Amino acid sequence: MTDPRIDSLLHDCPGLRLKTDPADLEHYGRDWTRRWVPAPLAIALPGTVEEVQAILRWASAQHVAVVPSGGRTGLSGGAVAAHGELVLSLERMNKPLAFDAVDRTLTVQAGTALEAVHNAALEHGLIYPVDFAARGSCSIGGNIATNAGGIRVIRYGNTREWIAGLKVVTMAGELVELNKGLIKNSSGYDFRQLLIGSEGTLGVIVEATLKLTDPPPASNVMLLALPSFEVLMQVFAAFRERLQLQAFEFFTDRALEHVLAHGAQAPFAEVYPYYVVTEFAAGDEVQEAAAMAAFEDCMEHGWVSDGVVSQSDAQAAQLWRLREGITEAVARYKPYKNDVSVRISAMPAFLAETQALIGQAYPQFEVVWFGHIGDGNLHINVLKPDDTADTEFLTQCEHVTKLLAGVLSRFDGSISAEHGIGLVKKGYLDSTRSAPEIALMKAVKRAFDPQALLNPGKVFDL
Ligand code: 2HG
Ligand code: ZN
Repeated sequence: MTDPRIDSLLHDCPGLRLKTDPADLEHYGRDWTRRWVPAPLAIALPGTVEEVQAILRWASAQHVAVVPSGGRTGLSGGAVAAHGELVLSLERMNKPLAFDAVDRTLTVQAGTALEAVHNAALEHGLIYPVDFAARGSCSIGGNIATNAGGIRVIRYGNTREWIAGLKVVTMAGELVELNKGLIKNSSGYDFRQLLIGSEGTLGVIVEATLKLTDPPPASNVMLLALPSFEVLMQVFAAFRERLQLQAFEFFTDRALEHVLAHGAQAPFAEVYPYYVVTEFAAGDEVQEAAAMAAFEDCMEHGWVSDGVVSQSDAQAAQLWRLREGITEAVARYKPYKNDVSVRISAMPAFLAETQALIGQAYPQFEVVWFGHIGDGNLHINVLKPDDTADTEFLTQCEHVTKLLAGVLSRFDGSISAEHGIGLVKKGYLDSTRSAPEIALMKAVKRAFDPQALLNPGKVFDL
């Protein structure tokens, strides 16, 4: 028998596309975390802003919880529907709508994939510079809801920097236009920035006006092998001083081992403990010479043991695959993920302390370290040993996160750099945000969503 709420929803939103098959409920009820058992009421797939408004009006009247849903590539459980919520998927609202050459903006529907945004910008000779490995599957609405970071933050900043305007539907079903593409707007609270990174808890983003910029000059990708992590910051300084960096990413030998086992090509004959992938402007001889000078400086100091620079786009892609392929390569080990940040200057001390701490507490764990070292952002993936049960592993990993949270508090770092708090990290929010801050967040949540129906239980419990 169908749930009577489905009939009621269809009555209020005639013609709304709905999915209720068990396979669909499972598919749309989870994200990449795979920890929770999906159990949504149904999947609503609106095609217009008006339909989104009607759905939220209905949900408010019927007291039904709603989970906004994009590409569900998130790693923090932010798009999980495990308690009978209605999933509101923006999947069908997936088109670029308008380009403005003078404003240099692209307006897109929230369900547009990041890669489609990149392509649409390129058609006009410009770029949308936020980028990361999930570009083909994630949606711009989800990127905005989590203030996604990625591999170019060192050069272009986070998603937050690139949003000129948002259209958002509130839980009351009202459409609000935030900032309307303005560069300058000192007219009170900037709700656009508040919505960015709010993880679907304050409103449903239906449209975004994105800032675009000029494509970068020609660039080279270099892979460096490092003898220890203590020299990481010296290598970073040597390259940053001389070159305009587009990316500066790091990973360990264990990470590389997994990517190679997954089909990538070994970059060096020998194995080294740490690696850096960096991309930098290299359009002319001066820049090429600067890159060589940075490399030689590092070699002379013993900070770098080996290196290779891309000679073609194909080789650049191959080198990037060594870094971007890590998440996929370790997925079969059901990793427990931590995504933390500290100030760049604190990175070596933080890395040393956390490596020692986890190594002492759980010597049996294989830990894969990688991340956006140039932004002070580390990804710490703990792989599940085959002989450990899921529940035991989870308990141990929660303990690891507790230890990490303690260190982060002392370093004034963040328990989530770019993936969001979602369900996964809400128990640790207070390691990063003070009690008065969390109280203010809750007050803001109540102002936007008094019945606490929008993405309930994400970020914090009310
Ligand atoms: C990356 O930087 C992503 O590759 C995923 O943020 C990180 O899998 C992870 O932990
Ligand atoms: Zn990342």
